[in-house]
Amino acid sequence: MDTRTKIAGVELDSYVLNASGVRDTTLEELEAIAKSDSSAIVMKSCTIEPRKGNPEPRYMRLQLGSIQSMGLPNLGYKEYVIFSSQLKKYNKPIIASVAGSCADDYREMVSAFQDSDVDLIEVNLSCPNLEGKTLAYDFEQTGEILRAISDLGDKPYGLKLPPYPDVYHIQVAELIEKHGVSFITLINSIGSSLIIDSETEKPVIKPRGGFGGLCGDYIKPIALGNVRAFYELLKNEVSIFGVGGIKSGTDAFEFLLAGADAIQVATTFEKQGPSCFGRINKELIEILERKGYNSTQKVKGNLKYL
Ligand code: RRO
Repeated sequence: MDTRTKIAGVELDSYVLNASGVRDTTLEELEAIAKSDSSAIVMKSCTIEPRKGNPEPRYMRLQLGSIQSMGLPNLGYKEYVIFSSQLKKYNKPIIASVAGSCADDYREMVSAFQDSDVDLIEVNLSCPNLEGKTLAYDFEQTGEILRAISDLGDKPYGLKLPPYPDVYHIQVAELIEKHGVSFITLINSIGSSLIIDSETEKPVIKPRGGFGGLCGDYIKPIALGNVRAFYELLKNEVSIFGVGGIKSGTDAFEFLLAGADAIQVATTFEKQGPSCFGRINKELIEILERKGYNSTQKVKGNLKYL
């Protein structure tokens, strides 16, 4: 079974890798990902300065996923530039993720990673847990950030995006095409979600009055819808990482049909640890074999219609 895939020309040995944000902040955690069956090493979104993140409790497992408001705890981008050289020996693609608060921040961090050992740069415009708005919902600011980072080097960069309702799909696709974005990661957690414990009459996480990003099974149909919509608009010009509620080979296969070039696992990685990547990949291969396909590429985007 050929499960190789490419994101922006960078080859991945399998369809399954980790998503930014889970167990990927320290070198020790990143080395655990490097030694797992994840087909790449995606690092935690980083900022100019180190951050402790939001007060606890800030992550809550739920029956069908999780809600969190981590608040970007990370070691500062300079550490991740160093980590990229330390992780190179594992011979796996390394993906940086940057999260700034303005175009200058993005320019400084993307510029540093252009001169590092990472293979791809994910520009996170969709953290839902900071004060102020989610950047990717402001198209003017998104355009400004894209203009600031497009001339900094040859490494492909992509955007981590929030879910969009259909009225914005064409506008976002135009921005992506106009600014040379090579890949997109769809979707980030769904911000401004609220889980309430009726017994205690309190939210289940502390920051920002309980508002946080919803993850897991709850968001899979929305992730699939965004992957499909952008796949149809961008065809094969821009690679797509699917993320949101993938816990089995069946989930991964659904994202493959929708048009994702590879999938990233977050909540299930938090719950099950690094063994989840090999398991999901094995289950995906079993489904492909049972259906008589000999590669993921043959299936990508081939959703059938009723
Ligand atoms: O750290 C976080 O709170 C966080 C980030 Br940067 C993100 O992109 N998505 C998310 O759900 N949480």
